[in-house]
Amino acid sequence: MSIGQSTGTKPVSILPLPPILQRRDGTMTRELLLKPGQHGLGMTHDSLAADTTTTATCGYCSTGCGLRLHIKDGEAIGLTPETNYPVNLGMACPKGWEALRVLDSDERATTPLLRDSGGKLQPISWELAFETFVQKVRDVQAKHGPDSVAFLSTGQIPCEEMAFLGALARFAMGIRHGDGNTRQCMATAVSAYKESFGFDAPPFTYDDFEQSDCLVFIGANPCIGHPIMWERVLRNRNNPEIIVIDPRRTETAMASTQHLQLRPKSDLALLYAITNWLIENDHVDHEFVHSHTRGFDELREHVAKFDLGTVSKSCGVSEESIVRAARSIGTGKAVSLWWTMGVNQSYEGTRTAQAIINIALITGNIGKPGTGANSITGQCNAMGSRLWSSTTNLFGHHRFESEADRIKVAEALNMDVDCIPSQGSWKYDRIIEGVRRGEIKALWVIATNPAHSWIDQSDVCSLLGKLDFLAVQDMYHTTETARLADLVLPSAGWGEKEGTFINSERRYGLLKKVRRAPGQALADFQILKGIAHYWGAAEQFAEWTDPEAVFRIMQRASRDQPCDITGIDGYAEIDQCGGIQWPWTEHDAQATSRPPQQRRLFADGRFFHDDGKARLIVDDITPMPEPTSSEYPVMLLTGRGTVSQWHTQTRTRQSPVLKMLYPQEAYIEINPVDADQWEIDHGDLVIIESRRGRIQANANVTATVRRGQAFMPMHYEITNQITLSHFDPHSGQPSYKDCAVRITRSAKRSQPIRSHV
Ligand SMILES: Nc1nc2c(c(=O)[nH]1)N[C@H]1C(S)=C(S)[C@@H](COP(=O)(O)OP(=O)(O)OC[C@H]3O[C@@H](n4cnc5c(=O)[nH]c(N)nc54)[C@H](O)[C@@H]3O)O[C@H]1N2
Ligand SMILES: Nc1nc2c(c(=O)[nH]1)N[C@H]1C(S)=C(S)[C@@H](COP(=O)(O)OP(=O)(O)OC[C@H]3O[C@@H](n4cnc5c(=O)[nH]c(N)nc54)[C@H](O)[C@@H]3O)O[C@H]1N2
Ligand code: SF4
Ligand SMILES: [Mo]
Repeated sequence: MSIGQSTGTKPVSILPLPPILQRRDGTMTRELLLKPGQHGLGMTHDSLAADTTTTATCGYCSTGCGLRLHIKDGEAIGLTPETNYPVNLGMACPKGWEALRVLDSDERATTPLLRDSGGKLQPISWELAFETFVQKVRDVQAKHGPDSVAFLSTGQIPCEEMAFLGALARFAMGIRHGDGNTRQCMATAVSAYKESFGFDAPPFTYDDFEQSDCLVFIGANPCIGHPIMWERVLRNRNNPEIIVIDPRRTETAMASTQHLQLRPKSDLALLYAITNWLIENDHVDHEFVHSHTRGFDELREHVAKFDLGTVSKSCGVSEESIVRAARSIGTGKAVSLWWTMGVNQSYEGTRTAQAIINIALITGNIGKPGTGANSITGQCNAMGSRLWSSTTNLFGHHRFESEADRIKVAEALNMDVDCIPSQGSWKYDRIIEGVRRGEIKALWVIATNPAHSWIDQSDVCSLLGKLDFLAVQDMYHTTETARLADLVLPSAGWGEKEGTFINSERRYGLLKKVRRAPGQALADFQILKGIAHYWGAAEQFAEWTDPEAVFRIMQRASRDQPCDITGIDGYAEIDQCGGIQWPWTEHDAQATSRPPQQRRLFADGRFFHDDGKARLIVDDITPMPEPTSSEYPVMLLTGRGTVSQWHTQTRTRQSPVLKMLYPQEAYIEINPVDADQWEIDHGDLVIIESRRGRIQANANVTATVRRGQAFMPMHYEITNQITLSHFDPHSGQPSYKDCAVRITRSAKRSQPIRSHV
């Protein structure tokens, strides 16, 4: 599957070559730079005043902290957390502090790379890269049909780039299938909200962390995953009850007032038992239920089957603890329920998320300060991908299946309605299955690293190797996926380009260009523009000149949607307001000159279904697909390890400071009693085997995991070699946090490793 250097193809239309620019170090480059001041702010790299500061949104997690960049001689040389930003109020975690440092690295992809006939990746020009890309996609489509090409994208590029990617791939290039790493992350919350509320609408604002008198965290470890959200919890002056539902005694659980250390994947039964107790003890807001919900009788009947005695046994949580938590929820004045991957990444995640939503609804804990059924997002722009990627949903969260929606979007985009397909894409797992079956022959991967992060990774790596063409668009040429690529397209990263991110509380924040990308690396926006030109679609995208022009197109398409942003007065207003939460309609803007900084949804009790009512949805319990057995007696959980590690580590491992803050070698957390029984000491090398693979890691003996369970962070490449490929049936999200393994000692360490917990 290697590709010769010369494709011998002619570009369909020639991208006008950018001017040759002189770099700071004196070398010359042909960069496709935005023109100064193009977004109206005068904040592009080229037009930044010599010495100044400017505030941009962090590009790691969905908290969306504001970081103040300190500019000297037109280039960012340092940063501090923004004190005036309504999200972080002057705080940042180590990843944010080190955000600039990771941009300087030998691992950066600085030129397009093409695999030669000898199998080596060789530098090539952008012209040849674009030609090759376009020709390969065309060849595969011609030979194998329109289903044969797919893309996999991300929650880590700005909305405008996602919008461009979706429109280019699906409305211009005829690429039928495209999904993103948000499937690994947020798909469950999306399906749950859509069915319950009628729209994918997280209702909260961060002020709710401070206003609650009872906060419930289900499958969420914000101390590690969302540290600045946790700081907001610490600012709560109500002496709140903090209930953590997690099989591990996490940092967050240690800081809680009640920890329900349940058996993995027994959340649904536990939540139904809590719901049942709330109904039996009449902690129900009957007026709210009557006026604003449907399905209460079915809910009551269903949860009545979940008696305390049975559930207590199956979940491994005492009856007293369940009742205490239920009572706190029932009697709290402002109760907020927060969930993250412990819920979403489950084979019954959608129903579990809806069980959380049900509790908020029947107790009337929605639409008021300190309340809500609140899914915390993962990546900086996972919500942007939900709204703008045109993968599962059409541009602006419309429906591909609806002709009226297609017409509306086509008008907003100034495109022919016939170019918009009438179906959403295959989901991620179906795309991977398509590769296995030989249906997908070419794959375009943008800002994600599936060869490390997808479930049951060994399988994925061999599948990626089967493709006729794999193009990888990334900041670094060293990612596990880029190493398998036929073509690497070098991308600018955070701080080197512009656009908007949407954080967990629906806030649009600005990404700014404060550095020049290394070598010939280009913003994804410019790469997409290049591809559009070479594809012959320049005309179709004539209006898509720069990110802010795309933002205006997005605004048009959002009209009358729950996520309407027609009232935002461009990037300048987002900048001046410290971000703006959706919705913000033209009508809102006429009524109030400035958007208030904290807004939550559903204050009027009207949901997005046609009848305005939310749905209470229940289901039966699903048996665990791979329970433990005598052969594989340990349940393996996976997730985030430390504040300083980000996912597959392509970025965070570039910072010497961050590297000092986390263990360099893969480790597994094992309960001390188990360790004793298996004759494993802290620091020993152990073998972990599942039905899919065999890996080695350092034993970290700690009481934070229960007996019969173990935990591995996802940041090390090997973790997903043993995970089990299984999914939530409604959302298609992988269930990363349950598979059966066995653990044995491999070798004694001559020197014990340093404990890191
Ligand atoms: N430092 C850092 N921060 C990050 C990230 C990162 O890589 N590093 N990634 C970001 C992204 S994309 C995401 S999605 C978020 C994820 O943020 P979180 O979801 O908070 O992180 P995880 O560790 O994946 O999972 C949360 C918890 O779920 C628990 N869990 C496992 N199984 C179950 C179960 O059956 N029931 C319950 N109730 N809990 C269970 C785990 O023990 C774990 O403590 O973090 C974001 N923030
Ligand atoms: N076992 C297990 N596996 C998991 C999880 C788990 O809990 N357990 N969690 C899952 C979750 S929630 C998630 S979100 C995924 C994350 O999985 P991935 O998306 O695969 O992880 P990242 O390391 O964030 O990969 C992002 C890539 O984009 C590149 N990049 C960053 N910025 C840009 C940019 O602006 N442009 C371009 N072109 N590239 C850029 C980075 O260098 C990196 O290679 O992992 C999932 N995998
Ligand atoms: S908490 Fe998230 S958004 Fe804030 S600085 Fe850390 S990584 Fe960035
Ligand atoms: Mo995620």
